[in-house]
Amino acid sequence: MMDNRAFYDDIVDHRTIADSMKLAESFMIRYRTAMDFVIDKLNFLSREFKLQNDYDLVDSMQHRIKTPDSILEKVDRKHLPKTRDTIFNQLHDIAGVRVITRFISDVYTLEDMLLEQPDIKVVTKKDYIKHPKENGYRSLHLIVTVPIYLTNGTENIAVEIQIRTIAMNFWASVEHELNYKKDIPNKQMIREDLSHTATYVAHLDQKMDHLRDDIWSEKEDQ
Ligand code: 0O2
Repeated sequence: MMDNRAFYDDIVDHRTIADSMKLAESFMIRYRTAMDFVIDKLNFLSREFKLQNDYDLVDSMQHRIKTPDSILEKVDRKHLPKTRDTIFNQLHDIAGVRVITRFISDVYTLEDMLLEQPDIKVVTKKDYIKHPKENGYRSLHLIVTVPIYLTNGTENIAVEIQIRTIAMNFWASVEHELNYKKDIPNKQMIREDLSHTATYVAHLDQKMDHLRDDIWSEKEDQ
């Protein structure tokens, strides 16, 4: 376990413990509210899409708020100063929502629908589907900001949205486990095997997208 004291000391500048706790809580409330905003929006969009098209765009959703340990680990890893400015302006994935779709084309349909929302602003986009990472990781990452309404004004809070297919998610979850597991013999060999497997996963996704087109065009013809 990491020692969180430095983190809290730095963000609170010698306040009393009660004040410090209130500050930490008000910080987390902002991210939780922003994350709920994005989840509500995605739920609404997928329900509306289902009503209009009789089609499930979203298979499932996951979400998480980074723990203080994990925030600290990232701040250290990136050699950033442990300040409030770092947290609010340089860490954009404190609140994260992962959307799992069945098909690749659904990833981009969802992205388009999100970008049309006037209260969601895209800050960065990383398309690891069109440009997979060297290890084979594929997913669409969007950092967005959403407005949250506080008693004394409005703040725009960042949320990371990862959109990927069931197959991409399956691969990523296994690869994630491998990274966090210690003492695995032949780790390098497994990593290479996983990288190789990523090409099959990409192929499967493409095949499924073609099947999807066939099924839906047949439905339209009936
Ligand atoms: P968690 O627990 O999922 O939040 P960085 O965050 O510094 O690694 P960057 O540029 O800030 O990198 O973000 P990037 O590349 O968009 O990726 C951040 C998140 O994407 C990671 O968050 C993972 O969730 C996921 N991700 C990125 N690359 C990989 C990968 O190669 N394999 C797997 N399984 N997931 C990946 P966290 O904070 O690492 O973890």
